[in-house]
Amino acid sequence: MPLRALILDVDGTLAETEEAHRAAFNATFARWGLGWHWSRDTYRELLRTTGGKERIRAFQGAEGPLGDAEIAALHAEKTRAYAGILARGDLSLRPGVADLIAGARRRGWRVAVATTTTRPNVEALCRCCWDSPADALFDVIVAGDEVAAKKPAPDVYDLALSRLALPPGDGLAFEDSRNGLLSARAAGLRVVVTPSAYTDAEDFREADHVFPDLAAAGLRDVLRPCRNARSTA
Ligand code: XBP
Ligand code: MG
Repeated sequence: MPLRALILDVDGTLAETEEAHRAAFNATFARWGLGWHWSRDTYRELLRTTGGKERIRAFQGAEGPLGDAEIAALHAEKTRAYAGILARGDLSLRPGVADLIAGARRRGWRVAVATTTTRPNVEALCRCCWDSPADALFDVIVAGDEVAAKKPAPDVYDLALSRLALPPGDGLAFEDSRNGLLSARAAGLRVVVTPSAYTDAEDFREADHVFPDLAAAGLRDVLRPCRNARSTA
C-alpha cells in the first residue's frame, strides 16, 4: 500500500478549537448587539453546518436580520476575535499530532491540510501551537473559502490531492467529524477518525480506523505497513 501524503483536518483534529470558535462567535454577536448567544448544546447542533458564515445563515433562518454582506462582515470580525483568543497561547495540539507530523517528515511523506475554516485561522493555530508559520509546516493548505462546496462535499480534499499531484490511493486523511469523514471518503481517501469533544457521539461507520486520539498505539500499526515514499519513488 503506497503512502505518500497525510491530509489533515484542522478544527477538532489538530486541536480542540471549537470552544475558541464559539467564544469568538459569541463575543462578535455581543459587539453587534444581536442578542444571540450560542451555548455548548446549541453549538453542538449548529456544527452540523460546516463553515462559520453558513452556520450563522442556518441559525438565523430565512427571516433573519443579516444579509450576505453583513454575515461576511460579522464573520471577518469573528475571525479576528478567534486570532486574538489563540494569540493568548492557551490552546494545545491534541495528543500525537506533533509526533505524527514530525514522523511523516522523517519518512518522506508530504503533509497537507484540508479544512473548512479560513486560512487566517490555520495561521493562528500554527503560530499558537508550533510557533511557526503554516507554510513551514504543511506542503499544501486548502481552506474552505477556496472551494465551491464545504464538507461533507469532497471539494477541499479533491483540491488538496490536486495540489499534491497525487491520486487518493496515495493519501491518508485524518478527521474528527462525520462531515469531514464523508468529505474525505467522497474524495476516495482512506480515513482515520479521532472523535473530538463536539463530535464524540457522531456515526463514523465509514471510517477505516477510529482511535481516541493520534497517540493511540493502533495508529502505528496503520502506518507501519505503508511503504516509505522515498523507497517507492
Ligand atoms: C470546522 C468548521 C469551522 C469552524 C469555524 O469543520 O466547521 O466552520 O467551526 O470556522 P471541519 P470558520 O473541522 O470539518 O473543517 O468560522 O472560520 O468558518
Ligand atoms: Mg474537524
